[in-house]
Amino acid sequence: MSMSFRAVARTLARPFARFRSTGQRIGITGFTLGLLLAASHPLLAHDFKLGDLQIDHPWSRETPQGAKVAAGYLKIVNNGPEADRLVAVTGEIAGRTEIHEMAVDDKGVMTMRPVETIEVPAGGEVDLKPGGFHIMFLDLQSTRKEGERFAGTLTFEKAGTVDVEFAVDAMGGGAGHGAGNDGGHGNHGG
Ligand SMILES: [Cu+2]
Repeated sequence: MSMSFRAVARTLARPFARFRSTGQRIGITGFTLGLLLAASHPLLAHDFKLGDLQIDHPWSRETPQGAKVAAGYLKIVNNGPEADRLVAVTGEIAGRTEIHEMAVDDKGVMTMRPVETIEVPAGGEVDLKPGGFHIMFLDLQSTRKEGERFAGTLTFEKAGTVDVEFAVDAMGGGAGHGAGNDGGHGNHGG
């Protein structure tokens, strides 16, 4: 581990070889590593386990000041022999939460509707992602900036409840609806 870390450091330092002093090199290498770690931090996978279920990388898009809704995404992997169902979600930023499905209707218009539960098949997985199933945080009490996290829970019919953390990712980027970017959620009040 430390060997490969040093190898990485050497590789990173190489472009700066024109700096003669060791002190300069060390400083620059440290600085570069710092940048590397800072840049990779939001991408670090975080996952949570509950029995046979694995929850991968819960995240939410950063919302503008005053936003009332935010979307949440994650992946659920079921390593068990029985199907389970996601039945409820909470997030500390939200007064209430719904599970939504986004789909293209027969007129080619993106719509979304609340669903009661999402099935996670035995030995299978479900991806909550922009453009598909997602968690809708409603009546936002506070907003979070990129790089911050907020606590939440997921409740499954059989496996019970697990505490998770949603990582807040950049505003914009990706398909689907962040609050306010496309106005997609303002008009499906509920
Ligand atoms: Cu929605």
